Amino acid sequence: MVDIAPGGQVGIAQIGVTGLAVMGRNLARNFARNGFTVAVHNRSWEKTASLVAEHGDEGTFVPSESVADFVASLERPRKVVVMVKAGAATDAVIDELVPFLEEGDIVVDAGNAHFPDTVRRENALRAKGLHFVGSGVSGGEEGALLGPSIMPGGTRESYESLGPILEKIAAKVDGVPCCTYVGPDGAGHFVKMVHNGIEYADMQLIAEAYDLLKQGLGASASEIGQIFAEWNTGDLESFLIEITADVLQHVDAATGSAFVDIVLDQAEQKGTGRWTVQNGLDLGVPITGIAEATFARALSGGVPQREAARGVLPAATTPWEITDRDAFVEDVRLALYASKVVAYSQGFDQIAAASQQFGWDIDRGAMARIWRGGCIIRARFLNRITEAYERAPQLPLLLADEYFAGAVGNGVAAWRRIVAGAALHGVPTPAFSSSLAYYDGVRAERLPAALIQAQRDFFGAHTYRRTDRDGSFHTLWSGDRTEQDA
Ligand code: NBP
Repeated sequence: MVDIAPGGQVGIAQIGVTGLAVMGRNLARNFARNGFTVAVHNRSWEKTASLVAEHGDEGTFVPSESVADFVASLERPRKVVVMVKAGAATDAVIDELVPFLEEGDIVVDAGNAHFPDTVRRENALRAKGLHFVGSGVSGGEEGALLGPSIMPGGTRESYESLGPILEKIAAKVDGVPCCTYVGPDGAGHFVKMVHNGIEYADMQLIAEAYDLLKQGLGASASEIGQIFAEWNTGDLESFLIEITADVLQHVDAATGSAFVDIVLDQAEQKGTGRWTVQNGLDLGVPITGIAEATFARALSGGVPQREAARGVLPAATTPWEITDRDAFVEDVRLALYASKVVAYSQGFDQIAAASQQFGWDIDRGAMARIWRGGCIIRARFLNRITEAYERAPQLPLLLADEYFAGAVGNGVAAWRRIVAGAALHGVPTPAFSSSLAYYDGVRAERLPAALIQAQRDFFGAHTYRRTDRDGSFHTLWSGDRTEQDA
């Protein structure tokens, strides 16, 4: 037990953090290191005490054992950051806090809440005269300490006093904080959810590129790591490419094998990918890159199905004979970049659709800007996304922006070679392939959806519209096949 006594000071802390597990602890340290006096509290006292004992010299902490003392130690309007396990724990903490709060105080949920929960909580607290800010925080424990990307929702009014504090502790890129007001009620957590969905797609695409290089070239993990390190000096430069290069070159101390080769090939998830896909279905937005990435993790974990298929389902492939190694590597790079642009374009479509549906008025260019640093999907090309939305704030399709249309267009032939080669040689590339199919679908002059409408009218009288005149129509399929106005 560490010998730190709760303070009992009143009205001196500028911000409070309750929930001092890895994320809350690091966030509290970040506030303190940036000069803020930080009230700290945790359900169990030990975490509070150890934070102050181990890091008390980093700034000014005001520890409290009780919620009442914690709230009392804050200056008004009080700003309380809740950083506990998402779900029931968040509700429990809010219920404990509210009786001690007063009109105008701000409760920030910085955990990974599902945005409908945030909408519900914001409604409930607004009715009590309190501000509730659902805020996405990305960057894991290191980001929380050194500067995360922060996506706060809630009222604009709350951002006036909260924003400057959050912007101070956020990551900075070119001096610009990776934090901005996102939009009302659930907008912040929604954007964080889509961020995580894009992260799933990005990781899956990188994994497919690795597999293509491994199976196509027979390259070792270390060799592929060097290719990724090289890619990280160009358009693909990003945190995920950088850590991929690092991971692939890491050697397992116990066996001397490449680390990646001794890791079980079953990917897990905590649920934000699933939420993103479920919401994509609700909104009717084709986020195929994120969906394929989420399903690919599920497939990898489907052990009975994989065991049933292994050695039973014929491959009917021939060896992939690659004569020009450098050309193949460049094809994979171009295919990865193009697929990545599709995944981001789809994610931004999802944000636009939700923004319209819920009246959030989210600035998509600003979202790309605050993802440039601090978060897992930070990448050089996010600048390009911001520029695209600056050129055209209502851009209907990021992929069709002049820069991205050109950049992806340059790589289309390579992309086709890679997807076709993967299919011929039995390398599973669900995200590469579905992204190319989306690209061809969205650019098509005419889609076979016409036939689907005709079928729907045939069996269900669902009606159809015509290319040559306005209105809805139904054909009497089981009668004389005349057409009626519907
Ligand atoms: P955890 O998600 O592991 O939560 C542990 C914290 O919740 C402890 O402080 C614990 O208090 C508290 N808590 C629980 Br559990 N039930 C409680 C209750 N009924 N009342 C009060 N407190 C309760 O912590 P974390 O990994 O630091 O993550 C915090 C949040 O940040 C989560 O929402 C997470 O999804 C999100 N997030 C995490 C990461 C990451 O990299 N870990 C990244 C981004 C976002 P105790 O000490 O008394 O048990």
